[in-house]
Amino acid sequence: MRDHQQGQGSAAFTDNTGNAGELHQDIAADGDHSDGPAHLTDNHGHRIADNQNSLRAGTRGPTLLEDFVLREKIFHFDHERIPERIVHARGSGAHGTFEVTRAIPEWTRAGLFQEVGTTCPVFVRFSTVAGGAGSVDTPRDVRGFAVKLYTQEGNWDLVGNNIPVFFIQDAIKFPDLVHSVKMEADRGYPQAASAHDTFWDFVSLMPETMHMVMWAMSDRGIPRSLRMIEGFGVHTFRFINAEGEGRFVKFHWKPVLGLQSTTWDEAVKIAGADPDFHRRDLWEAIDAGDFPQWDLGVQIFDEAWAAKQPYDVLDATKLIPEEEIPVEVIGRMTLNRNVDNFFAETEQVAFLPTNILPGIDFSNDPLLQGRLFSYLDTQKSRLGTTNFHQIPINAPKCPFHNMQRDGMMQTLVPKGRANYEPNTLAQAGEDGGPRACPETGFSSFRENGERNDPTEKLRVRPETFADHYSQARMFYLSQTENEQAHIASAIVFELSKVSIPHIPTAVIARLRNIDEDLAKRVAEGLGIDLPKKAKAAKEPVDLGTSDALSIQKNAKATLEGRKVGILFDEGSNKETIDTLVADIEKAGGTSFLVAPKIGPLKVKGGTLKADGQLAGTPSVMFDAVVAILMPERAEKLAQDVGAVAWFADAWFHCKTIGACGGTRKHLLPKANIEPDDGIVDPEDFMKTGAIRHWHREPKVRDLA
Ligand code: HDD
Repeated sequence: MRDHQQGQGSAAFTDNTGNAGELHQDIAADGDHSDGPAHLTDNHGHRIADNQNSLRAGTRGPTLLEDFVLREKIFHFDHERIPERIVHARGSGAHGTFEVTRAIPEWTRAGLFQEVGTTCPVFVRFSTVAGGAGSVDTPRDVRGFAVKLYTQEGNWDLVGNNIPVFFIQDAIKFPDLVHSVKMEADRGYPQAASAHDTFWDFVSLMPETMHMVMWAMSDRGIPRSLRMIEGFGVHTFRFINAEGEGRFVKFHWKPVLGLQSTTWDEAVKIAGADPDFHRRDLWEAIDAGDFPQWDLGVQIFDEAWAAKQPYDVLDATKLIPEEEIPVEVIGRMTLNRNVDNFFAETEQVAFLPTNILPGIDFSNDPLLQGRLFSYLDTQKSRLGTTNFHQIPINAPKCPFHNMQRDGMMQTLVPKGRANYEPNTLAQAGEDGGPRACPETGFSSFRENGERNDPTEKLRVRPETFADHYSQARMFYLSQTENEQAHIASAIVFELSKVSIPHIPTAVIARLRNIDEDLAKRVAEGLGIDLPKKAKAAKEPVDLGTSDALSIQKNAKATLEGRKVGILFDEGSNKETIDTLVADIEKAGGTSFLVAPKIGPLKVKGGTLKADGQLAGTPSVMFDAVVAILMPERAEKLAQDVGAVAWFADAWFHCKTIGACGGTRKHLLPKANIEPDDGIVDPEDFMKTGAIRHWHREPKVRDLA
C-alpha cells in the first residue's frame, strides 16, 4: 500500500482526488523516484507515455476522440481561469505571522489578545482597486491591504486599504462608485485609471467623496513599495471584553520601514519599465529574508467621546486624528514566506469582513453593514462553490464543525448521521455532532446607549454624516508645501482627461469648500474660471492640522528596505564598488549594479557583471543612485541620451546622487544638474542615504 501523505518526490502536483486542505506530494508507483523526476500522469493517476503527440488515425490522419490524454489536458486548460475580482483584481499575496506585543484583556476577550507572545499565521493580499488582473502595479490608485489572521478562534479578516477613509458613506452607492471608476462601459478604457469622465462625474455629484479624493490625489496614491504603505481597517469596529463592556476601535497597520511614495513622473515611468514593480519588490524582499513588518495599532474610544466629535464615528469618510486618540501598538506582523502558487493562494484567497472573533464586533457603519453581505456573495461567483472555505488558503487552522453539508466540490467527508441540530443521536450511542456554545461563541454586542432608535425603518442619512469638507481640509492643510503641490497637480492632471466641461467646474466648486488656494491652483492649471463655491450640506469647521497625515513630515532617513542603483563601466574601481555594496547591505538596503553592458566587464581589480543593462534599467527603479566611472567612460556615456536621462530623472525625482569626479564633470552638467546637498561623493553616500531632497523640487518643476 502506498501512503499519499508520505509520498516523497522532487516534483509536486495537486492530486485532484485528495482530501480538502492537502496538497499531495507526487507519488511514483513505488513511492520512489530518487533516480529521476516523477512519472507524468493524468488527473486520475494514469501514467502518460507520450506528452508530445496526440493519438491519430495514421501518421497524417485526424485526431481520435478516444485520446483521453489530449482531451483532459485541453479540457483543463480551457477552464483554468476564474472570474477576476470585481474590484481589487490585481494583487500580490504573502504568508507570515502575527505576534501580540501587548495583552489587552481589558478591551477585548478575543483569545488572540489575552497574552503577550501569542502568535498566529497570517496571509496578506495587497492590491490596486480599479485595474484588471493584468494591469500595472503603479497607477494612481488606492491600495487594498487585506489580512487574514488564522487564529485559534477562527479566521479574522481585516479587509482594509492604505487610506483610512472611504469614498462613500453607504454601501448602496458602491456599485455606482465602482462602475464610474472602472473602464467606461462603452469603450472599455481607460484601464487602471481614475482620470476620466465617469469617475469625476461621480465625484462631482457626491461631496462625501472629497476627503478620500484628497488622499487618493496625494502621494499616498502612488506608493514606492507595498512594504512602505500603511493599512487601515477604515470602519469603526467594537472591542468587547469578558465583562461584556464595549469600546469603539479603529485598526491601523504601521510599516516598520516607514512610509514612502514615488513622484508621479516616476510612477508613470515605472509602469513602463517594470509593470510588476510592486509585486517583484515584495517577492524579492521576502525571498532575500528582508521580511517586511507592520505594527498593529488601535485607537480606542467610547460612545461618550464619540458623541462629542464634530463628525460621526460611524461615517467611513471620517478619520480620528492620531493627535486626539493616539494609536496604541498591540502586535507586530511579519511577512516571511512567498506563496508557492499564485493561483491556489493569492487568486483563491477569499476575504470576508464577516470573519470576526468573539470579542470583536461590527459597528452600525452603513458602509460596513453592506460589506457584510457583499464579500460572501462574491466568493460564490468567483470560486464557484459554497465550499470555497475548504480551499486550503481559506480554511481555518482551528477545528471547524457544523451541519452544513454537500454542495459543489465538497472535499470533506463528514461522517455519521448528525447533519441536523439539535439531535439526540448521542443518546443512542452515535456521534451527535457539535453544539452552539453560548459562553465562548460569538455573540453580538448589545448596543445600549447608541444614538440610534431601532424601532423606525428609514432610508435616510443622519445629520451627523453631513459635513463632507472639514476633514478633507484638515488633510490638505496638514501636508507640506510640496505635498500640497502634488495634490493640486494630480487633480489638474486627472481633470485634464475629463472631456465633459461642466465636470471639472463642478469639482472645483467643491474644492473651494476645502481650500480656496487649492481650488484656484486647479482652476488656473486647467485654464477655467473659478466657479461659485458649491453649497455645502453643512458648513465646514476648522479642525486644525495633523502631522500624522503627511508622508514627508514622517519620512525616515534610512536605507533599510531601499534599493540603490550603482552605475559602473569598464575600468571602474571594484574595491570601491564592493565596499559600497557591503555598506548598503549592512544598513539593510539592497544594491543593483547597472552598466552599459551586462559583461563580465574588466574593472580595476578584476571583473564585474552587471545585474541590469543601463538601457533597460532606468533610475526610477531605485531609491538613490551612485556612479563610479572612469573619467573617459563618463565622457563617453555623456553622449548617450539614455545615460544622461538616468541622472536627469534621479535629479528630477529628488533622489540622492553619489557622483564620482568623471560623472560630476561630464554627465551632471549634460543633465542640467546643479550641485546641492543631495549630490555627494560616492565615499559620502552612506552619510546621506536614500532620503528624498524635497527642497530641490521647486528647482526642477513649477510647483505653483
Ligand atoms: Fe471591498 C474586495 C477593501 C468597501 C465589496 N475590498 C476588497 C478587497 C479589499 C477591499 C482590500 C480585496 C480583497 C482581496 O484581496 O481579495 N472594500 C475595501 C474597503 C472598503 C470596501 C477598505 C471600505 C471601507 N467593498 C466595499 C463595499 C463593498 C465592497 C462597500 C460592497 C458593498 N470588495 C467588495 C467585493 C470584493 C471586494 C465586491 C471584490 C472581491 C472580493 O470582494 O473578494 O465583494
